[in-house]
Amino acid sequence: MGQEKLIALGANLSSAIGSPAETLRAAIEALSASGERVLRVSRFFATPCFPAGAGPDYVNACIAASGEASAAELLARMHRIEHDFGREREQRWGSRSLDLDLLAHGQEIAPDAASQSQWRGLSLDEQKVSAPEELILPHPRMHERAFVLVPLCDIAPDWRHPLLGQTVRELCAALPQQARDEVKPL
Ligand code: PH2
Ligand code: MG
Ligand code: MG
Repeated sequence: MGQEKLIALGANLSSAIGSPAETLRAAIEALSASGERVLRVSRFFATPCFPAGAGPDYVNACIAASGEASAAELLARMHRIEHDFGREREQRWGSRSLDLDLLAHGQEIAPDAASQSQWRGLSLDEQKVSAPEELILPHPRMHERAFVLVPLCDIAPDWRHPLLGQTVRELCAALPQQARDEVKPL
């Protein structure tokens, strides 16, 4: 048994497969076919684009999976699936037909606690110009985004962030009510 993996899915453009929701469903099938055991799938949500006004609304969801693949191997598979579903290299935070983000791999911290907190601490302006090349676990922005935390509450409310010490449920409850209300089940 490998570690439980938490993966966020998002799309705000249609793909060759179809609508964002259809693409997300097909991506979950593809992850499963790649050897991951999909344990739980959240509801699908319509979410306003971040940053506001930068593009169409997204469909977002999260899954929990298990399998023998390391975090790096899983990430390579996720990139392959994004590519297969027509994702092109795009601007930071630009619209996309499929985005798969590895949020967490059990309680793994990568590359280390210091660079984790450095990435977490970037201002919005700094985030726009510097994006990590290496794998950062947990995902350095997961704890502040309603479009991640609300779906994650469906499938892993008790997962505890290894550096922040709070559960998904607690992190979600700490978001402004308005941000949570904007994440609407499809
Ligand atoms: N992903 C982004 C940028 N903005 N906004 C929403 N609502 N959902 C996303 O998944 C998302 C986003 C870059 O990955
Ligand atoms: Mg993303
Ligand atoms: Mg991504």
